[in-house]
Order: sequence, then C-alpha cells, then structure tokens
Amino acid sequence: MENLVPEVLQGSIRAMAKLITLVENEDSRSLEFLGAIYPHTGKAHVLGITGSPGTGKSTLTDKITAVLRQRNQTVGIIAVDPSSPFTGGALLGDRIRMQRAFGDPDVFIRSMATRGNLGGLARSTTDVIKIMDAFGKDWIIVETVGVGQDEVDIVKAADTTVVVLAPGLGDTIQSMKAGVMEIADLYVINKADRSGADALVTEVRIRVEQDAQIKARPWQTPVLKTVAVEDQGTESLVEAVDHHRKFLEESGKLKKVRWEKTRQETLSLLKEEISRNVLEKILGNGRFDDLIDDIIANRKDPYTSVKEIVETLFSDE
Ligand SMILES: Nc1nc2c(ncn2[C@@H]2O[C@H](COP(=O)(O)OP(=O)(O)OP(=O)(O)O)[C@@H](O)[C@H]2O)c(=O)[nH]1
Ligand SMILES: [Mg+2]
Repeated sequence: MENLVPEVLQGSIRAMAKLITLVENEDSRSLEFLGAIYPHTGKAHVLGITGSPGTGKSTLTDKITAVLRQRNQTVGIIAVDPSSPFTGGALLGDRIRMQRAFGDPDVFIRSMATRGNLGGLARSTTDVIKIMDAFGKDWIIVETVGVGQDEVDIVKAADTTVVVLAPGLGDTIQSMKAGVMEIADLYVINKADRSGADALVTEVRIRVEQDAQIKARPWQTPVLKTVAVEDQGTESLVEAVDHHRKFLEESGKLKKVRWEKTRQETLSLLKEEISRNVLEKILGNGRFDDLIDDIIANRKDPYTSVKEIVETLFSDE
C-alpha cells in the first residue's frame, strides 16, 4: 500500500479520505500512518456540537461553517451518529442539510456511524480529528447526537463544546444529565422562533449561575439564542466561540486541556493494545473453551478462574 502520509500533509483530499477509511475499518496499517502524521497535529481548533436529536445541530454546523468560510478559514466536519448504525437515513439528511458546504473544496464532511461500542467510536473520532488537523484544516467541527454519558467521551476531544437545546423537545434543564454542565462551554437555545425559547434561556441561565456559585469558574458559560434556519445569531455564536478560544489560550487552560486529552488518548490506545495482545494469547489455544465447559459443569467458577488466568499470565513473564 502506498504511503498516504506525505499526500495528506500536502493537502490531498483523496489521500485524507482514504486514510479515514482505513481508520474506520480498523486497518492495522492506519496506526503507522497516524503515528507519522501526529507531529503535524495540534493546530486546528476543535468545536464540539452536541444536543438532543433534532435540536438543529446540523443546521447550526452549516451556518457556522458559512461564517468561518467568509473568514477564509478551512473546515472539517465530522457528523457522529451513534444512534443509527445501519440505516444511514440520518446521515443522508445531514448531507442534504449541509449541501451548501458540500460544493466547497475547503469544507470536508465525513459521517461516522458506530460499528461496535461507543468507546470505539470515540477512538476513531479522535483519529479522524488528527487526520483533518494534519491535513491543515483550521477548524474541525464534531457533531454528536445526545448528551448522555456515552457521548461525553466523544465530546472530550473538543476544545470548545457547544450544547444545543431547543424548546418543545422535552429539553428542560431537569432532563439534562449531570455531565452536561461539566462539558458545556457555551449553551445555544436554538429554534428561538418557537414559543418557550425565552423560558428555556432563563432556566439555563439560572442553572449556569447556580453552578458558577458552587464551583468558582474563571469562564462564564454564555447562553445564546439562535434561529439556525434563518441564520439568526450564528455570527454571535462564532464570536462567542472565538472568545472561548482566546480565553483558553490566554489563561493557559488550553495547555492543560490538551495535556489531559493527550493523556486520555494515550491511555485508551494503551488499553486497546493491551487487551488485544493479552486476549490473543489467552483465547489462542482453545483452552478457554475447555474452561467454559468446566464452569458450566460446576467444576470451576468464573471469578476464581479469571484471577488464575491473569496470575498465570504474569508469572509466565
Ligand atoms: N423552527 C425552526 N426549525 C429549525 C431551526 N433550526 C433547525 N430547524 C429544523 O429542525 C429540524 C432538525 O434540524 P437539524 O439541523 O437536522 O437538527 P439535528 O440536531 O442535526 O438533528 P439530528 O442530527 O437528527 O439529531 C430540521 O427540520 C430543521 O430545518 C430553527 O432555528 N427554527
Ligand atoms: Mg444532525
């Protein structure tokens, strides 16, 4: 296989797309390529956009992209869709909604659906961010559905996280999981053309203030209103993101955030590598199936057996 790395670094869209496919297919060759592009990463600003289904995340992403393009900034978009792995229906919808961005060679859109577990998706999303970053994208926008604990891992890859809420979707602050307050750098109440938007803004603002009183935070989480379909409030939203980016840089927090991110990424790579190697060793010789027979026949129990396996593993070495 050709070495895709020089081409990606020179800005070949074809090579970038190929490398992303390798990552998605968990092709073993991708690790070597990812290692080689790694020193060229760290320049892009990663913007996470998350929120309940249908709140307007894709529409917002499209409008934000338009604002960034007016500034001549290049954009990579990753639409993560953990909820519908097989249909592709939502992805198609995203594609149509982001149509405008599509004709522009400086906007690269990639949809990603889960194959296995969400942990795997968080890993491959991180890898795709790295590829787009090394390619030279100024901004990388990651859209994820939901703000449950599972998605938090995906969002952790972002420098700035926008949580999108909308009136009339059962989106109340009570419905928000505890983790959401932790990850939101900015709240957007979209569909402000609908009734209930102002009430939702007030509700979220009160909650943000309460939260700020409990934990003294240097960053005041803004709560903004948008009507994405009419492109209202998107300019201010991008300005608020700029503001957050500046805050991260000037307060030295960006360094801390990236250190923590690098730690998490390296740790999850390590876990993956350990479990792959160790399981290969344990499952390779067929004795594991004999053990299951023993467990079923009550000759052994799984708790003691697992402990024994691990002990043997380490005493071997
Ligand atoms: N009234 C109104 N409708 C909007 C607004 N923004 C988006 N919509 C509509 O809401 C629907 C969902 O918008 P999307 O941008 O697809 O929302 P999403 O959050 O990306 O949806 P999923 O990816 O499926 O979770 C679409 O029909 C949009 O046209 C808005 O500000 N006002
Ligand atoms: Mg969407």
